[in-house]
Amino acid sequence: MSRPNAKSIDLDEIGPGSAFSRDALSSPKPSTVPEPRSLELDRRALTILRQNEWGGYTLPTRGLYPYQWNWDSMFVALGLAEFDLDRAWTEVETLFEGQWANGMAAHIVFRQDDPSYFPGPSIWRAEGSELPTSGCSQPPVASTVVRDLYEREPVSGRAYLEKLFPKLMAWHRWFHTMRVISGGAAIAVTHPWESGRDNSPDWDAALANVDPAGIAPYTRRDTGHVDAAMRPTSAEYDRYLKLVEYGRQTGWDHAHITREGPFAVADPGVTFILMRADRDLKALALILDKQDSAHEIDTWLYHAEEAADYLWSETMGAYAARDLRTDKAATGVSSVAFLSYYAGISVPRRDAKLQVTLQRILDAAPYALPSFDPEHPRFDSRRYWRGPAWAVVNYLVSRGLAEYGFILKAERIRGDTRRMIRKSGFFEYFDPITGAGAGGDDFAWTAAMWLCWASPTTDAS
Ligand code: 9WN
Repeated sequence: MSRPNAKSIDLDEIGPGSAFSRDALSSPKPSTVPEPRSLELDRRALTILRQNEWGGYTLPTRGLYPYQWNWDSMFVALGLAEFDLDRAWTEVETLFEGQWANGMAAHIVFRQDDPSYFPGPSIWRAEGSELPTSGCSQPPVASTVVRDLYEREPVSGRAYLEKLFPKLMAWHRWFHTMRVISGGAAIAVTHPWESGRDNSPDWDAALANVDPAGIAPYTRRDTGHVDAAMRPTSAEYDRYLKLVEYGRQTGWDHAHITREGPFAVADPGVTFILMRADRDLKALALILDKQDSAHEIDTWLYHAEEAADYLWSETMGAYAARDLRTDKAATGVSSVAFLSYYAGISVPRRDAKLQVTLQRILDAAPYALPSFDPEHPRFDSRRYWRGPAWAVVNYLVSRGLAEYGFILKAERIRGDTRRMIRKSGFFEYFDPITGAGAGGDDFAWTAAMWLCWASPTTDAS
């Protein structure tokens, strides 16, 4: 199956919507002549990507994150593709230099030891690849990005695609074998860092069952760069470290960690992102006439609906994380619940509820899309993945909504991303109530999302 088809505009969305929907309806049509402010921000975004460049890869931001991060690099590739397609391909290639023999593309590729970040390579001691890396993975956006890059220029992209395809297959196979508990279909994360949404309330219950006793003393570096009120708590960090120690003690035996380890939660984020990536990888397999690979991908996609069924919460009217050790679902709605469209999953009866949930959340947040439900007691507008809006998740959710014809909501999210960046700059994340920037500044993925999606100049191209 290829990428989900764009459907006609959902008429239910037009009409007496929220104040924000009316905003979207009355906003002027995109002009083909971008205003100077947008051009200025385009230039700034480009400079940020250049400044964070480190050889053939890009740092998320200097100081706070001095290495190559997996999904950051892939989003950055989309930004780079706007002005230098070869450089964008290189960004993908360098990520896979850290691929493990068992197929995993690691969440961080270290290359060198930098004391400004903790935990570095000497703590992870993960030796699955020739380069030092972390011992877990991150949301697999790469195949979708590779398809996007290829479709921009198929002729020059072919050689890159041929080299990358087997690596992408191996990585997807790793997820489908190493991160699925036997009999299940949803993808498990075995460390909050693997989800890319480190301190989301989605992990609270499972993390509370991780006993941090006995961890080696350590000093956090993140709170030396950023206000501690915007970061995970020490109790969470202790448990993150405990999970790293556990993984290291198993010799990073991923199958064992998923089956027996202290933390395994089915994540709608990784599950939906991988589902979409599987569909894009299949399209790439067919381009390369690799029928066997296409059949193998079909066996993965065969379980897609089952995985979505498992994650659906009728009570919340949304997809939700589910602790695989206790079988309990999370109690609040995260932004990744709305990635079902991006994944190509649409179940009409459910979608009606999901749209109501999304509208409720959009109505509660002046700046979409909060990473966690603003009406939930655990919402915290500035603390990382417990409330703030993130440009990259906005992009993925909006892309999926647009593909299914929910144009107003898709544009609301895009417009708000634009407003937050205009108001506050290229921050790591944003307070969804005030639009203020938070976390690291001059952030590569925010700059990339501006260049490829949020900037008004993308309407003109
Ligand atoms: C741990 C780099 C990464 C992002 C993650 C984000 C944050 C790291 C950290 O920064 O996580 O991986 O130390 O806080 O949560 O999504 O990839 O930008």
